[in-house]
Amino acid sequence: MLADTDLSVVVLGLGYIGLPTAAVIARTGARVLGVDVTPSVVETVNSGKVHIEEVDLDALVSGVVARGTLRASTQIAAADVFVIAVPTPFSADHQPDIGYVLRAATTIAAVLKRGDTVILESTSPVGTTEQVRDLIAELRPDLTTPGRGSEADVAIAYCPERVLPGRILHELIANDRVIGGITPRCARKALGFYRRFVRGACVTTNAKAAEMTKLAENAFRDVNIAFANELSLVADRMGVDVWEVIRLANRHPRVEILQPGPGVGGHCIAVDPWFLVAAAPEQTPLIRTARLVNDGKVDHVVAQAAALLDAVPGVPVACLGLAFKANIDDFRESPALAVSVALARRFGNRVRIVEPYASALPAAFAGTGAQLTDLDTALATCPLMVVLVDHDLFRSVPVEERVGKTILDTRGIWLDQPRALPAPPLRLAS
Ligand code: SAJ
Repeated sequence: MLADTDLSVVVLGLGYIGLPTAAVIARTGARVLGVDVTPSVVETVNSGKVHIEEVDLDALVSGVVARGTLRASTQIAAADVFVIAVPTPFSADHQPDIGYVLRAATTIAAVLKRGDTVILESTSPVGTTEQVRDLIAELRPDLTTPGRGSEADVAIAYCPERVLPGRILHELIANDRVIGGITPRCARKALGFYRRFVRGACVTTNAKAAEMTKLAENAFRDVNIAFANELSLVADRMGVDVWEVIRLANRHPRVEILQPGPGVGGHCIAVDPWFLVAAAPEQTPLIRTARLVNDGKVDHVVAQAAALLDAVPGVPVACLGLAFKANIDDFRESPALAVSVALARRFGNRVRIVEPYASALPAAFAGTGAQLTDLDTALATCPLMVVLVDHDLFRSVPVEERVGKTILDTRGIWLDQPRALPAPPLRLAS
C-alpha cells in the first residue's frame, strides 16, 4: 500500500461533501486535487478559504492549502483514487438525474490508468455504480473493468457519504462506512482507502446494496419525521400540545418520536426517498406518502400564519429563519424559505425576515416588499412572530422579551411562551 504522502487523490465536486472530504484526506498527507466546474469555488479554495459554512472547515482548508496537500482546479489530473461527490438532483416529476455523476465519470475516464480506484459517494439510484462502470468501459476499451469475468485493471465502488451538516468534519471520521464494490476485490481496494482517515467501522458489501442502504437511511428518517408532522396536525386539530405529547410518549422505553417542524428540507431527506419511489412505485406507498405529508406541512404552516396575519391587519410579522435546519447557511429545499416566500407574496412589506446566515434576501423574495432585518429590531417592532428554524440565536431569546407577542412556533423552541388567556365567558344580562 502507498504511504499517505505518495497517494494522489482527485475529489470531483467541492460542495458540502466534496470539500470537507478533500480536506480530511489532505490532512493525512495525501496529495489531493479538488475539481469543480465553478471557477469562483476553485479560486476560493486555492486562496485557503471556504465558500460554505461548516464547523471548523475554514481552519482545516486553510491549513491543508498552506501545507500544499490540497489544491483545486477546474481541470482533472491523473491520480490513484477518484472520489465522485457531485449532486444528484431530481426532475420536476421526481425522477433522479444522474447526469452530473455520468459527466464526472466521463472526465475521470480521460485520465484513468491501470491500478486506479473510482469511488462514487453521491447519493444515487440503485444501479448507478454499474452505469459508471459501463460508461468507463465504453470510453476506455483499453482498460478492463470489474464484474465482467476477467481480472479488472481498475476498481469501482460505491461508498455513500452519511455526514450531518453542522457535524461534517466529526462524522466524516467517526461514522461507520458502507463500502459496496462492483466486485469484492473493488470493495477491498476502496476499504484500504477509507481506512486511511475513517475511525468508524468500514463494512463491505456489493455496490447495489450500498446504494440502497443510503436511500433506506434517508427514507427512514423522512418517514419518521412525517409521523411527527402528522401527529402535529392531529394535535392542532385536537387543541393538544404536540411537543408535550411527544415528550411524554418518548418516556416509553421503545418509543422515540422525532420532532415536527415546518416540513423537511435540505438536499438529502427531501430528495432521496423519491429515488426509491421512482425505482419501485408500486412497492412504496409509505415512503411516497411520507414525502407528501412532509411537503404538505409547509402549506399547513402558511395557512396557520396567514390566519394570524389576517386577524390583525397591518401588523408586521417576523419570520425567524430561512435555512433548512438549525445553525447552517444552507437554504436548499428549505421549508422555512418556502413558508416565508409564500407569506411575503401575500402580505408584502408586512413581512420581516430574520436570518443570521443571510446577508441579503434570496432572489425568491424579489418584488415582494419583504425586508431582511436583525433579531433585535424584529423583537422591538413585530407583534407577530413565526419561528421557522431553531437556530441557537432564536433559542436564546428569553420569555421576558416575548411577552405580549403572538407566536407561531413551528419548532417548539419557545414552549414557555405565555398563552393568550381564553376570552372571559359571556355573561347574559338577567
Ligand atoms: N427535521 C425535522 N424533525 C426532526 C429532524 C429533522 O423536522 O426531528 C428536519 C430538519 O429540520 C431538516 C430535515 O428534517 O429540514 C433534514 O434534516 P436532518 O438533520 O434530519 O438531515 P440532513 O438532511 O441534514 O442530513 C441527512 C442525514 N441522514 C440521516 O440522518 C439518515 C445525514 O446523515 C446524511 O448524510 C444526509 O442526510 C445526506 O447527505 O444524505
